[in-house]
Amino acid sequence: MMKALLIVDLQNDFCPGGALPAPEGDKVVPVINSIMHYFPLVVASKDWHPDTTAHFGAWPKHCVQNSWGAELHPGLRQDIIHQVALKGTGDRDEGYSAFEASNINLEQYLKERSVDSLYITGIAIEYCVKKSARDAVKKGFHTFVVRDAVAGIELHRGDVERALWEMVHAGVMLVTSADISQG
Ligand code: VGL
Repeated sequence: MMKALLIVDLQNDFCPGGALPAPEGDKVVPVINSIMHYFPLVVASKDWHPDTTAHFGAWPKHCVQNSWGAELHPGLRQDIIHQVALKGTGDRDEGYSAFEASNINLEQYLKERSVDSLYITGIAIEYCVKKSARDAVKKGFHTFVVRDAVAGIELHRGDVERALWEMVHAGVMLVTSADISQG
């Protein structure tokens, strides 16, 4: 059983002070830092949009390539991130799922390293976390979402609860950071 940690879009623009913030986005940073070392493999996805993209028709401009907003949160421990997966890089590319990364084939990357269990953390529960988790299930990974290590935007009340329910319904297991540190 080989497990990997996926940190989804823990970028400045998705944290308080950013362009499209999850109100508690920064709160998950210490939680993720505290579990990272339990994983032999850690991948971080980044939303990585061009300056103009159809995606900004639906959303405020965020995570533009090489901008401050696209940087990983400065509090996140970065020395044991093995691979960054860049997504949403095209001008018509939504890139909600980490499995849509354009710089690597994430499925292949994980399977080549014998990963069978993927633990997902990060932002935003309703969009990129959900899409990544559902793709992970479809691609055959045992898929876990670490409940206290994910944050939502909650554009409409109930969005986060609904997204969690949809993930569980799709075969995702919810765990907590305590489950991981207690083995
Ligand atoms: C995201 C909305 C728009 C996310 C990205 O990272 O979940 N949400 N783009």
